[in-house]
Amino acid sequence: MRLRRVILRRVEMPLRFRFRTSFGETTVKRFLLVEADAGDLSGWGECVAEDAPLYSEETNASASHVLREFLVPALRARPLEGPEAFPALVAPIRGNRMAKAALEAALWDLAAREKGARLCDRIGGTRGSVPVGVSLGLQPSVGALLDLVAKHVALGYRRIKLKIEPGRDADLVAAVRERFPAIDLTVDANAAYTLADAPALRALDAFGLDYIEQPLGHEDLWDHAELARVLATPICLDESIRSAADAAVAARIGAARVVNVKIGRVGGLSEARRIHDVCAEAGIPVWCGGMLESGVGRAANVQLATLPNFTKPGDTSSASRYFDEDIVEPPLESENGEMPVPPGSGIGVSVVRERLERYTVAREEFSA
Ligand code: OSB
Ligand code: MG
Repeated sequence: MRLRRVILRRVEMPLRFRFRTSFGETTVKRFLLVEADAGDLSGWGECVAEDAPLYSEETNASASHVLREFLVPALRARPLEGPEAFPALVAPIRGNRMAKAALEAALWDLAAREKGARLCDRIGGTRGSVPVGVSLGLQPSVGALLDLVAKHVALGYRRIKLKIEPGRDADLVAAVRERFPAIDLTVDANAAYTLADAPALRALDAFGLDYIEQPLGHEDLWDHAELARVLATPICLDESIRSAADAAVAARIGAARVVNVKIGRVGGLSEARRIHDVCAEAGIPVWCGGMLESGVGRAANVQLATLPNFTKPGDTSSASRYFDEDIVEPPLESENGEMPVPPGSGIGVSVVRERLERYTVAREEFSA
C-alpha cells in the first residue's frame, strides 16, 4: 500500500470527569495518535496506552519508543501489501500490543479510505449501529453514584457497568439494584481481587448481574476457572485476554462466559477479529471495551463492534460524555443506547486538524 510518512503525535485532552478505578485515576486523556500519510489521504490510529503501567504493562513512553525504534522501521524494511500483512511483519517484535495496534489501525483506516470503503464492510460487519452502555468510575459517595446511574439510565444506555474494588462492592451494587431493579447491570474489578476473596464475590450473586468483569489478576486465568465453579454470575475477562490463543484457553478451561474485546489490548484489529471468531465458535458472546478514547479510537471501536458476535452492549458511549470538544467530525453520539456507524470511509469520521493541533503537545515525523 502507498505510504509516504508516519506522523506520531502526543495529544492531551481534558476529560469532563474524574475516572476512578481500582487501579488509578484519570483526569486528562493523554495518548499517542498515529497518522499514516499517503500524500492525498491519511489514516489514523489511536494508541490506548496510559501514562502509568497499571492497566497494562505498556505506557505512552514505551509505545512511543517501540513505534519509533521498531515498528515504523519494520514498515520501512519491506513494502506492505495491506493492513492484513502487518501482524506477520511485526510478529518478531514481542508484546507491545497497544503500540502495534495503533499503527495497524492507521493502516487499516488508510487502506479503507483508499478504496472509499467503510472499515466495517472490509472486516465483515453486519450492523448499522451498535448497542452501547456506560462504564461508571468509583464515586465519592453512594448518593453520587445513584445520581450518575439515574442520569445514564434516563439517556437510554443499554447497560450500566460499575467499577468496584475490595470493600466497595456489594454495598454499591445493592444500592443501585434497589433503585433500579430491572436494568442490565455489570461490575468491573480491574483485577483487584484474589481467589481468597471468593466470598465477597459470591455476595454479588444476589443481584442478578449480567457478568463480573475481570475480578482476578491479569495472569490468573486458571484462578478465574476455579472462581467460575463457585459463582453463579458469569465471568467476563478483559485484562487476561491478550490474544485469540488466550481466548481459546479461557473458553476451554471455563475461565470466561463473556469476553471484552479491546483492539489495543490484543494488538490490533486483525487479532480482535480472531478473538471474535474464536468466541463465536465457543458460544461466548463478546462486546467492545473502551479506554476513554478520542473520536479516532472510538470510531474504530464502533466499526469493530459491527461484527455479528458483538451481541452485548459495549463501552463506546457518546464522545460528549468525555470531552467538551472531540477531534473528529461527525460527532460520535449514541441515541437511546445505539451508536450509529459513522457514514464516511475508513473509520467513518474525519480528524479536524485545527482542533487536533490545539490538543497536540509533541509531534515527530518519520519517512516510510
Ligand atoms: O477496564 O474497561 C476497563 C478505562 C480505562 C482502562 C480500563 C477500563 C476502562 C473503562 C472505561 O472501563 C471504558 C470507557 O468508557 O471508555
Ligand atoms: Mg475492564
